[in-house]
Amino acid sequence: MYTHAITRRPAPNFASGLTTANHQRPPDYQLLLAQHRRYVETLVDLGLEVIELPELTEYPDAYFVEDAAVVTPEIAVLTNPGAQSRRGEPDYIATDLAQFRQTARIREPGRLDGGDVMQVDRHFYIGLSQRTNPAGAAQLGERLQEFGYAWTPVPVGDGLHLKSSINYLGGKTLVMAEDFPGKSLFSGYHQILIPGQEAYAANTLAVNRHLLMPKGFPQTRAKLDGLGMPVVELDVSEVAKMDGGLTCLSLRF
Ligand code: CIR
Repeated sequence: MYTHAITRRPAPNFASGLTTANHQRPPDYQLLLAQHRRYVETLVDLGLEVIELPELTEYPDAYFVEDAAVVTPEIAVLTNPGAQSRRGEPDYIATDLAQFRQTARIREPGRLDGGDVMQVDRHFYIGLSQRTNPAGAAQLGERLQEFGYAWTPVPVGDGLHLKSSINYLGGKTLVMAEDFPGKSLFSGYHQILIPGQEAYAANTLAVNRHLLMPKGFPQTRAKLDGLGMPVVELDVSEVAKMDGGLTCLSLRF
C-alpha cells in the first residue's frame, strides 16, 4: 500500500516542454490545472498524503516528477534524465525525497528517466530508450541489487518510456500495448493486451487496489473491469499532448 505521493504543479509555460504529439488543439493551461487537481484529489481519496511541489518555470516538463527519481522502501535514487532540457530536475526534488529515504544518484555517463523503471514485486524492469542508456540502467540495477531486487534491461522500441507501453497492476498481472516488442519477456505473467488504437491506455496506474486509467478507452475499460478492482477514469487530454500519462505525474511510495 502506498502512503505518500509527490506531485508538482504544472507551470504556465508547460507547453514549451518536449513533445512529439501532433495535437489538433493547443494545450490549455487551465484545463491541465483542472486535470492535475483531479488527479491529486484521486490520490488523496485513495488514502495517500500528497506533497505538492511548486511549479518550476525553468523546467516546463518538471511536473512529470516520476522521471526525476526511483523510490523503493529502502532508497530514493535521483535520476540523470536523458533529455538535456530536463537534466536539472532531480536537484529540485532531492531535499523533499531526503525527508523520507536515503538518496543516491545516477551519474554520467549513465542516463535514466524514471518512466523507464517498472517494479514488479521484487523485480525491476528497466527500459532502454531514447532517454535511458545501458550505463544508467546498470547503475540503477546494481544499486537495487544491494537490497535484494533482481533487474532486467528491456529495449523499449518506439515508445517514449517503458511505462508508456506496459504497467504492473499487482497480482502477477501486466497491462501492455499488444504490439509491445518486449512482450515475450513477460510470458510468465497474466497479460492484458491493449489494441493499437487504445495503446495510450497501457499507461494505467495501480494505486492501493484501484486502477487509474485515462478516460475514453472503452475496450481497455472492459478488460480492466474484469479484474475486479475499482477503475477510475481520469481525463488527461492536456497531459497526453505533452507525451505524458498518469504514471508520470507522481512518485508513489
Ligand atoms: C518528456 O518528453 O520528457 C515529457 N514531455 C513527457 C514525459 C512523460 N513522462 C513519463 O512518461 N514518465
